[in-house]
Amino acid sequence: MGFSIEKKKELERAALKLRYDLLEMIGVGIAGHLGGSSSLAETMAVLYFHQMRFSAALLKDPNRDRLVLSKGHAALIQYAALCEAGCFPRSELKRVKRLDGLLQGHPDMSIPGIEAVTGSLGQGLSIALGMALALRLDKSPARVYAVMGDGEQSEGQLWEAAMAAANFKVDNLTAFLDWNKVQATGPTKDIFSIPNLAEKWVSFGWQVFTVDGHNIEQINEGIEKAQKVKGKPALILLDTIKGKDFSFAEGNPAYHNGILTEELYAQAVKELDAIQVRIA
Ligand SMILES: Cc1ncc(C[n+]2csc(CCOP(=O)(O)OP(=O)(O)O)c2C)c(N)n1
Repeated sequence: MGFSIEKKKELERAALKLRYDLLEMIGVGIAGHLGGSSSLAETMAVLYFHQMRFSAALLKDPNRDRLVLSKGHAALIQYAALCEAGCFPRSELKRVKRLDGLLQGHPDMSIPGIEAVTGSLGQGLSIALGMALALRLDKSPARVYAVMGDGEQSEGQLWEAAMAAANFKVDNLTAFLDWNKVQATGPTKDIFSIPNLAEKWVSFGWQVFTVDGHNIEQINEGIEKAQKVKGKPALILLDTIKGKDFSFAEGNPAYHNGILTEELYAQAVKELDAIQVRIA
């Protein structure tokens, strides 16, 4: 598909919009998963607004592309993308995690555009693999995307799914690994170190592409290369920063699921406003 300069700018603006939406959903005084959501903003923008065969009108189309957020705690970034795509009204963003709200803390299939219930880490790749196998049986052109975290890599079920996907030569599945190097309570390397992630996935039979996960062009290129891989699954290793574009949250586990004060909220808006001016 490639990119025009205009498209690149449009997707950068879309990623910024998703970050503004994160702030709107998290608000002040209530914990929200800012860090691991923000690290995915560019990837979600490229997927939902450029690469995926997806729109609010296609939610029940059997040939729609699917995205399974295996790191389900980052639901807010997927909600932001679904909202911008018109899957539900903006007013829902202000009601996140309320009992009477549509958008709960983790993805639920009652939400238009959500394809799988996730949140218990380690399960999403298996679900995505099942979808990819079923779509292959149906001879559907649809692709399945799964998004995992680096902390999540300690879950054994992921590696069973990795082996199975390679064994069954599944090439309509692309996984993303959000390599933001921090998990819930500290640096991933200190909590459960899994060195040589790219090499591990290669040794499990996957084609691996490593990209700067905040560079729209690189993400897009990675996806296009992954789409061309035949006879095996592909993984895009996203080199990212947890909490990207919120200076107080970047690389800081306190904002894995942190609370914003009035002051921090105002600072966050100011920081996004400065980016908006820069990329206008
Ligand atoms: C099976 C399971 N164990 C523990 C948790 C609690 N938990 C939620 S987020 C998280 C850390 C995830 O880290 P990572 O995958 O790196 O996510 P990111 O930093 O990208 O948000 C943990 C342990 C969970 N959701 N599921």
